[in-house]
Amino acid sequence: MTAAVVRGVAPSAQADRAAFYGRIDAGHCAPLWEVLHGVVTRTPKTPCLPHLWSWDTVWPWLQESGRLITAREAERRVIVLENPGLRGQTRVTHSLYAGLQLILPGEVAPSHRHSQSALRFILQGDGAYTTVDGERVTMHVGDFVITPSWTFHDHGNLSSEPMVWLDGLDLPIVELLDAQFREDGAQETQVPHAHAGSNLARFGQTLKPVEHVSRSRTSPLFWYPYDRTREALHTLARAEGPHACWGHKLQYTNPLTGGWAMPTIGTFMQLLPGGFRGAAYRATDSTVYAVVEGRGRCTVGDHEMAFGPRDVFVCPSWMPYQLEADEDTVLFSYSDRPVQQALDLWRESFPT
Ligand code: 1HN
Repeated sequence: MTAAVVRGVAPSAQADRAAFYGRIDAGHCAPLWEVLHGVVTRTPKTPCLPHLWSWDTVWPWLQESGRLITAREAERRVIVLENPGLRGQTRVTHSLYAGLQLILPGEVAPSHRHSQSALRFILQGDGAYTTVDGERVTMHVGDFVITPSWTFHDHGNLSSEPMVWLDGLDLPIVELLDAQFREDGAQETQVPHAHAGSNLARFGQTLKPVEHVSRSRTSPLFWYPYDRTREALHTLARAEGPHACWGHKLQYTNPLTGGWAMPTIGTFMQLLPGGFRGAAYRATDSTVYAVVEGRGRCTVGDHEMAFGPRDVFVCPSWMPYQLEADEDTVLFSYSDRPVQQALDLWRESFPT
């Protein structure tokens, strides 16, 4: 390691320091004072950049991937959304992963499980299914579906149209903690043991089976259909005015605890009424947005991202951003907020 040239320090002292750093470097040691202000910064320093992936650009690439490889061969046919500040790292923010998964009619994505938790947010198509530990749900645009850590999951498309969803995973968090495990399923496709709709009946009605005892921090409800979320947002919009920064915003919850639906990933859905011009906002959780309906803009500093349906964009930690909607707009989003809050790290502010 070379010593930084410090004004007011005699060249001989600097040479002594450099020699010292060299000697301790060979013993896998380093001087903190050379890096202290680079690692303990006044405000968050993130490699994550604001960026938008437009559906019009990515959809032809997804279709092309569908001609190049089958879902079975790929195991999961996914185009990873790599943050431009984090290329080669398979991540969309410093702590989270995002990808767009295509499953064509008749295809199967084989059963496996892993310690990473996953969310699916449906962008296009109708009627493909995912089976989670033997419970099968059929998915529609705007649905939010959870694959909890270490649950077997396979997907299939029995419909006649391609389906695309956004995958969100906590891969970088699990990697940071060196806690990765995976296993293939005994069969390629799980035989569903539960009746269709039973998960929603058990946990999605502000009720639960009397005998239910929770063994997991993840919500036992794993399918949050869009028709209900949409209805809730529009009812709220008729009942009250929007928040100055985020319009009408709801967070998905674990119905048993009222806490987050997933332990590592916070998930949200918000409605920006047509003509909404949001005030600036920032928080320490870098956030991934997916556009469900509507058009508008997200402005991060001098970086303006014009968005429309099925676009995905990222707002990095602590950079103030503003949301605007030209028509009624619905945005799904996810971030690492549950992790930050569990560790007393999360902050937000309303810059004027
Ligand atoms: C995974 O299991 C899925 O099950 C999707 O659909 C994306 C990205 C990394 C690791 C595992 C899936 C994934 C993944």
